[in-house]
Amino acid sequence: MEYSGKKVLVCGMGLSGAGAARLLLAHGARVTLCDLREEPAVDEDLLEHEGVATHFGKNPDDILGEHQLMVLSPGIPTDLPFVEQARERGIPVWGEVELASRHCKAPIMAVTGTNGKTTVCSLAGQIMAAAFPGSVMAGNIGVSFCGLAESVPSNAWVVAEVSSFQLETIHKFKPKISAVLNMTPDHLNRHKTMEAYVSAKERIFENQTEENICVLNFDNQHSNDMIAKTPAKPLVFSNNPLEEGVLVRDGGIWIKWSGLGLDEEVIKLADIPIPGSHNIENVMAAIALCAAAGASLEIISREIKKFKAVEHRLEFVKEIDGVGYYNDSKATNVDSAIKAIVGLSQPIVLIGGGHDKGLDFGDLVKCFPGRVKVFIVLGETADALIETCRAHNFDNYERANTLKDAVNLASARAEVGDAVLLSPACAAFDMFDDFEQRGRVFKQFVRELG
Ligand code: UMA
Ligand code: ADP
Repeated sequence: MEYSGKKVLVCGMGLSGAGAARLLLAHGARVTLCDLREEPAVDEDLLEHEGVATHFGKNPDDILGEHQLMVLSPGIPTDLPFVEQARERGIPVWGEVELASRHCKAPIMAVTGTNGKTTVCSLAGQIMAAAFPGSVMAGNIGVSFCGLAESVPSNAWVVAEVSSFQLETIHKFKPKISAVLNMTPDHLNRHKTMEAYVSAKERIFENQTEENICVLNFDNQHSNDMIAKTPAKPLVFSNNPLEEGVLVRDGGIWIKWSGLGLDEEVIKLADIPIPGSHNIENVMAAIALCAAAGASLEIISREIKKFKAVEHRLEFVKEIDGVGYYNDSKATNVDSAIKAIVGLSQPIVLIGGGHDKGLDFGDLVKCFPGRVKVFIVLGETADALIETCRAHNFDNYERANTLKDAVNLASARAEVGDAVLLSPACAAFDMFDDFEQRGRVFKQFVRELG
């Protein structure tokens, strides 16, 4: 689209909206910055930029007609009346990822899935930067894709983490390599049904063709179902001894793929520096993505060995009086919390609960026997968690009003050899700005204990 002289409505003034607005202004568009908040945090230079108008404190229902394009931030639900009205009026509604990809010369490696996106993108980003200098990470990992789309050279790659929210507003977005790591229930307050959530994720490959590659998890039912659906060449990873793919064999991870003429061990399981079986899956996904992009197996293996765990993901904080404290604040759904509980070998005093995303906690409580000795609940979902504990005859739960109380209670209940684990299975928005603030505050309270 040629933007010169066009009026574009940019909705949401967070990272995505600011990035999109700057890119559009650089191409001569006139931009209306819009946000539900009266005073969103927008940089002064953007507000004062020529061609910028603002519409703050309400939705833009009354000014839609003046605009030829709407760029919608991922946090704004796509079924709001003003978004539907825009579509009815024939105004294209793009997400920030769609806009960025149209301006990106570099090939795109796009990663989605319920859990492991940030870990896989960080790992793949590190490998790709070593193999193809100038490669960068963008997207849901916390970096506006629009902010860097035009500066990445065509011989480097953009490793893009994309969420289901971002995929809802793509049109022509076409990654050269895509991945759907796994799918378990999450974000059901927004997508309403698991089917709708899966459909949003599947859009990652809707514009791919047979020259492209789609990395899928053979062992996850929803991801496995996509093998038959993707128009791209599927490359699977699995803990099973498959004919082809990235797989675990003889204590190592192998890539066996005729597409690349490969049948080689990439790394020994013992050399993987991040703990837990879920991280073996994450490493396999990163190997598949980077090998498919042409990175050498030597570089892939070397970079995996150097990789450091990402903050707030089953992060060891400190040992106090023989008790290990772990921050897994990024576990914002049931499956990620289960992976942490199963991944630790010590008896666990678990701290959980938070913002309600409409998830069922049955599977969480079912994995407690033999692992979780005390469950300390807090936040918006405390009642639902207690009800689920009762329904599954797990009586060792206690309620805390604040995270500080929860940490103090956990330290009182934990004995030598135990682990205290913050793995909430819920988002943080009921008590904190985000999962990062929750994790930092947890670590601070733990340090104060010591
Ligand atoms: N807003 C409105 N109307 C609404 C809702 C929000 O005007 O109905 C405004 C808010 O007042 C705020 C702005 O929109 O000013 C925020 O927009 P946003 O929520 O889309 O947030 P961004 O700062 O643009 O960040 C987004 C992603 N956030 C979400 O999807 C909620 C970031 O992922 C991402 O890193 C960033 O784009 C860059 O790509 C965060 C996230 O929580 C980490 N993602 C979810 C997750 O991982 O579970 C999907
Ligand atoms: P995402 O970006 O998809 O949220 P992260 O890498 O940030 O993924 O990890 C989020 C949470 O999920 C963390 O608690 C982490 O320990 C857990 N996790 C990471 N990889 C996986 C996986 N493959 N399966 C299940 N849980 C995972």
